[in-house]
Amino acid sequence: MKIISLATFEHLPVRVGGLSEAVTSLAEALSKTDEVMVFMPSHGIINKESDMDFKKYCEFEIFVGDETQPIDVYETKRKNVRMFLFSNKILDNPQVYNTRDIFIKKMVSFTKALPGLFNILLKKEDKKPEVIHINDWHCIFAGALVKKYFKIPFILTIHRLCRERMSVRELNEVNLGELVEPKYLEGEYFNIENFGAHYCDFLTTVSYTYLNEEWKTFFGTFDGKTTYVWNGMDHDFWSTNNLKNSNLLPKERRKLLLNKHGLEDGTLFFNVGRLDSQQKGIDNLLMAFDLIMKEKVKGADKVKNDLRFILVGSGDNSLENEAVEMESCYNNNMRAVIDFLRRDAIREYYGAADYCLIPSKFEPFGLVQLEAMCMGCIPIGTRVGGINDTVLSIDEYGEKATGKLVPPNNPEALARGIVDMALLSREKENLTEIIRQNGRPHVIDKFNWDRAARRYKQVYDNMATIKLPFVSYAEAY
Ligand code: NHF
Repeated sequence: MKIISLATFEHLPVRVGGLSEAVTSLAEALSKTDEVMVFMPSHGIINKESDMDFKKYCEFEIFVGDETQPIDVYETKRKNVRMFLFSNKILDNPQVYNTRDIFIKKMVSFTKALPGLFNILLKKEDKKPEVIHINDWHCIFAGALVKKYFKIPFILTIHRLCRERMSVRELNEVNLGELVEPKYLEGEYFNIENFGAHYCDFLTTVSYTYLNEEWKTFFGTFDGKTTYVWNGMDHDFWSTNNLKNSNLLPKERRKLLLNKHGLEDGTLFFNVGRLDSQQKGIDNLLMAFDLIMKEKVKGADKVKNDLRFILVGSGDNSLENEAVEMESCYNNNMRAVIDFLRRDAIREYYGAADYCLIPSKFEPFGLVQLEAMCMGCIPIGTRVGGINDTVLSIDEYGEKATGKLVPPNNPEALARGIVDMALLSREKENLTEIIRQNGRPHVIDKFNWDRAARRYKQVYDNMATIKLPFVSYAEAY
């Protein structure tokens, strides 16, 4: 049994995006066989009323530039995982990432506080984690200091490349200049992920396709110590057994849901998540829907009257407005639910919809397509990142398929994909049913957290001395 430590800016109950679920589930899975410690800024949760029990573990001081800052560390246990939350005026800010200035201050305090806690763990419990696993760029400096002062391996996982930079002046001001070496510099700037990837012992990302998409721009430089580990999925939660109307047929649930939204029954396409154009491609989705309704795609005339589209999410104001305008334009076919719904409410939509639309322009891993497959809702997604790794497309897999993949950043292709699947539902009901049922076992078998934890442990154990065998996408299946 090892002592594994993970540092992150998101872990439940703090959640901004998929990073939180990924780190929380990984920590839980690792804790079945090993001792697991998670380190995170408090983001104010220790001051909130919750069912979590926080005990003060220690206090000490850190130095940031000319300033001395007090640090209080609180400990709590979530399932079998020991969580350590760092608290002071800066680290308690409930805004996890905003604004940049406040965020950088938080990151610097966390960077200094983590080695401080390692010192105390050694003194108080005679314990030193055997590995520090850093998740995303926010914790890279903290991981680097821990590696430097405690001589333990530093694993870096990139959940999404952010390409954030700091100037050498900014680093010197907070006395982190010790990390600056010319090879990490881009002019007077310091690319944090580039530094982390050089400095770490092993670099991973969350899908094979994302690794390849960013090979030339980033990962290829670190060949030999770089690989991918797929995330898993909480399939106990994402199960039709948990639905309010679990006894009904999907078609009956669909009718009820559409009725609730004032729509007649039809083939239901659903999209959930952040409304943004940069990553999630919601601009392309709205364009695709418009193309279909205007019959600008072959076959659209046959399916459009029967097509229902519900979009659930919030985000960019311009996209929110566009979606609402579209709803009034196509009032018999579309609803825009501009809201951030809880997971159990979203589950009801998956349990009623025929298809789930995932039009991302890039997606390191992505959870939506897996949630959909687990719930018997067929994903139609773009061929990028984790969507490409996890969805078996009807075009290549036929009766073994679990969904449909279309080229990214191409509203016409997305519109054609939607029309093709709407036609399939009408003309080949049996095949649609087979594809729908293929999803859940595929996800349970390939994308589970125990499997992810085993592969991370391989990474922790082999370290930089032994190259992890590169399992290709085809071999992995
Ligand atoms: O699923 C957790 C998540 C990914 O694609 C997602 C992303 C951020 O963009 O690994 O991290």
